[in-house]
Amino acid sequence: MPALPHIASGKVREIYEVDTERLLFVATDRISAYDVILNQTIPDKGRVLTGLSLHFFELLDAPNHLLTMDLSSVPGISDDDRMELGGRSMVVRRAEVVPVECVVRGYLYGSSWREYRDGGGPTTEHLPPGLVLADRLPEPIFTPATKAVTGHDENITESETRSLLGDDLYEELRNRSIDIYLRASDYAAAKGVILADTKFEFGFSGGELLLIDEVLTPDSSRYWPADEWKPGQDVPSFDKQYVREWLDNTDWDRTAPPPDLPDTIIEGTRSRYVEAYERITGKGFYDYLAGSR
Ligand code: Q0Z
Repeated sequence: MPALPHIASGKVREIYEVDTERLLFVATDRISAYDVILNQTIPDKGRVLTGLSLHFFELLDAPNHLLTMDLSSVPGISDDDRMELGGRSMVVRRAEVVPVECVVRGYLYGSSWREYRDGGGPTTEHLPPGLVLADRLPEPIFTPATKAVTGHDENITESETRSLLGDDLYEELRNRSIDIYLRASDYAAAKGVILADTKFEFGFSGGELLLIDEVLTPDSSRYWPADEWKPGQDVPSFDKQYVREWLDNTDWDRTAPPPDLPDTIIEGTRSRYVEAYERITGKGFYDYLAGSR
């Protein structure tokens, strides 16, 4: 949308070039479910995710790519762009992306549960026997993945990751990722929220290893209401469960094109994203909006 060179599109995010050193990182209101982008957007979803990333960048105080949320420092942004992009965009330091998704899991769910149930895989090599779906792990595990050609992340073993990155970088990424997970999950627990797992990305800039991308958002993390967690059972996700349940009651076969969402479902999903922001940050979402435009 802005008159800047477009660098990359993700399913729900866009990256533009500001200059050689800086990128504009934009979270759209697009939503995916079962890996398909839905036809409707969720108003303010991008601002909720950006607000959560900003909250955790400030809270964690770990070296990261965020330069500013203030778009007046960006040449070529019109007043209309500022209305559209404000609150959903970060000006970030351009980094050399480390080609590994740094996943940390505190609970056994998703692809890791499927590997475990089916006899083990890259993410389960350090796990004891006898765990059940959604169990809390004895300690958080670092389970890196690579972006496969399919667009789906592919879990890789510790020794594959060490070969790819070298032992020093592997250990640095593992230590930093687990440290951030432990701090964020303690923080969330105090709000009655379980951070089941999360994914970080890192990059190098000026010889420094920085946390990049979005951090600790519902799109990069699995957040559960603590009172709905029961080992052995599926746990409803905070944000997307509502839209998934509506989709599950249609005859959609989970291949594109998906059915159109009714306005009531769009509104209900938006409320759940706003509620997730407020519950996790302890701040009002409308205060964030007011300060961002
Ligand atoms: C992140 C992605 C997409 C959103 C590249 N600070 C940075 N420096 C260099 N590259 C990146 C970042 Cl964040 C970077 N991605 C992932 C792709 C939309 C995020 F199309 N790709």
